[in-house]
Amino acid sequence: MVVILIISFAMPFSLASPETKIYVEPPRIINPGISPGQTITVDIMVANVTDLYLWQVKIYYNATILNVTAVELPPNHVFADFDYAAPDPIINNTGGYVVFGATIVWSEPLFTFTGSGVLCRISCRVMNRGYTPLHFSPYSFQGKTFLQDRNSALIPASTKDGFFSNKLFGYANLFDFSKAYGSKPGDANWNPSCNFNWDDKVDVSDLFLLGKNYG
Ligand SMILES: [Ca+2]
Repeated sequence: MVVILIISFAMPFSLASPETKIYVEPPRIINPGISPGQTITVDIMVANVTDLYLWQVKIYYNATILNVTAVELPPNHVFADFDYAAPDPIINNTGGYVVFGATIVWSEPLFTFTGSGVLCRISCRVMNRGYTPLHFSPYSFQGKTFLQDRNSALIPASTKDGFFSNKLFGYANLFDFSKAYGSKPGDANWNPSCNFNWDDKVDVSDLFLLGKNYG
């Protein structure tokens, strides 16, 4: 009786598995000290994935701000302990996107990746001053950003875009900023160019960045 009670209580409280996520590390690079001509590097990460057999990402960026110069699998990438294959990346600095992926090579028995880790590393040459998201294409096979399991099924996951800014702010920005302060998308005074940290509001954290980057 006691055993049955414990089981019936325990069942509803079993923890949901944590969400599978593809994201950029660091999530934001906001630094006016980074001049045109310098190189930045970001890692594309996956968290909490189960039975990963193949992955691909397509990432858009503003090519007047950043040009991708290299995409590579760093030594500790998620498939480093497996037989894997990776085609050459597609880098398009005219259209402003990069496509890259890798797959485990089929074997019997098949071992796949479960856990969290780095998918790939992207290096970019800074072309100008300004800002750009590092924006994932829609998460689906058609959208070209996806995680696939051994049965060729799409692994449910979400994506979180990265962001780069080396923008310097001047007096005109300060005027715009004061008008947009306190706004969120949909408000009459919403101004995305004052949303320096690329979240969903213009607030004190943007003011902090404005102060830091004023010049
Ligand atoms: Ca903001």
